[in-house]
Amino acid sequence: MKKAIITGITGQDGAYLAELLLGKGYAVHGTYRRTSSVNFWRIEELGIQNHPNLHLVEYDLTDLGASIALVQKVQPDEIYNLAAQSFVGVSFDQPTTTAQITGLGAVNLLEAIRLINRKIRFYQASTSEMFGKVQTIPQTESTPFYPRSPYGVAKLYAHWMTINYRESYDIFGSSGILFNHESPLRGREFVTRKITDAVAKIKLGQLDCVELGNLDAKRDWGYAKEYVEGMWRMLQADQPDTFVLATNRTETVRDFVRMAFKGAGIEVDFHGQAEGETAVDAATGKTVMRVNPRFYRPAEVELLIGDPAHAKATLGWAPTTTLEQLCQMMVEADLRRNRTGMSF
Ligand code: NDP
Ligand code: GDR
Repeated sequence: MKKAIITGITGQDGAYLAELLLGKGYAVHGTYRRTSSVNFWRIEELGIQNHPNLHLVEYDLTDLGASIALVQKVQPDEIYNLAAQSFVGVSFDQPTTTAQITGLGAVNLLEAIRLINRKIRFYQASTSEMFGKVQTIPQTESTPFYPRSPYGVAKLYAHWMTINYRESYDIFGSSGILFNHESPLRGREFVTRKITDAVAKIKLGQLDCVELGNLDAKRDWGYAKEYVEGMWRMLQADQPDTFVLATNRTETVRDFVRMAFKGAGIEVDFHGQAEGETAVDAATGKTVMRVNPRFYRPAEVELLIGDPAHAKATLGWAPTTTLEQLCQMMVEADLRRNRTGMSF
């Protein structure tokens, strides 16, 4: 039985990846942080929390000793490093913490591999945020980086350290440059889920209006469940490498707002511009979305669109879920949860 460590099993990707690996017969050691209240709603929603091959391990990525002890104890075949301070907005307020977790944290695991067993395969969760102020369209593995947030800079450090350990110590370290991927398990602080959760509440009469930031930002949004399959394929490949996972389609936040309301049967019209922009329910005339500059970022990533051709050619990976299907899935999940008051 293969053994894998997944750091960050309480997050969106950690939960889906655990489900995938358990289904493939792995023993999964999933790490979570000690917190004052438990945070297992995702693995509970997937119904895997009591799986006999799932082992939950308390662990903090910033602790080198804990990283060495974890790898020593589990002796895994594969490590998927998904843990991070992953919210771009917060990284402007907490740049040092973000650097310690999102940047240096990855090196703690790489060091553990270097010291304990260099045959362990390592996946690093890199991000399209490293492209930031994009230099070419679409972005590929060879597009130059220009991160625009402390999060993007920290991830770039971890990305290059993964490549450095690959080249210096012959460690099988692969890096997935994943574009935004969403699902019903997405955290509510991220814009897609913030929107689908609010749309559901508005539909159910539990909320009047949602406030958002920059509606012009364009993102390449895919379905998280398909992206974790790509992570696994990267560690089954013959050679360690860097891969872009993306859909090669980009839409604005405004488009996603329209799509989500439509998914709940509400047509909206947009009025005004910039800080004065609103969306109005065409049937009732009520304002259901307004822009609040509080959600603007000090520096913005305006446009992301990725080309996953390398992943397709090498790993046979290709996304199949459309943004419309993904959005509908999220709206329906949030309608269901908010009807029962069980929304996380
Ligand atoms: P989430 O924010 O949902 O999950 C992050 C996980 O990291 C949580 O389990 C969190 O634990 C854990 N974590 C945070 N800090 C620490 C720490 N100090 N020690 C141990 N664990 C910690 O992220 P996603 O699942 O969306 O993303 C997974 C990874 O992929 C992240 O690294 C993210 O940056 C990256 N990524 C995500 C993309 C996306 O669109 N989703 C795109 C590209 C990259 P807790 O629950 O306790 O907070
Ligand atoms: P992002 O995702 O920053 O791309 O990082 P997020 O959903 O937070 O923002 C996407 C875009 O929407 C704009 N936006 C808002 N964002 C949030 N969160 N809340 C709002 O109210 C709002 N209004 C407009 C943002 O300005 C931005 O342009 C995600 C994370 O998962 C990272 O960890 C990951 O690396 C990248 O995706 C790829």
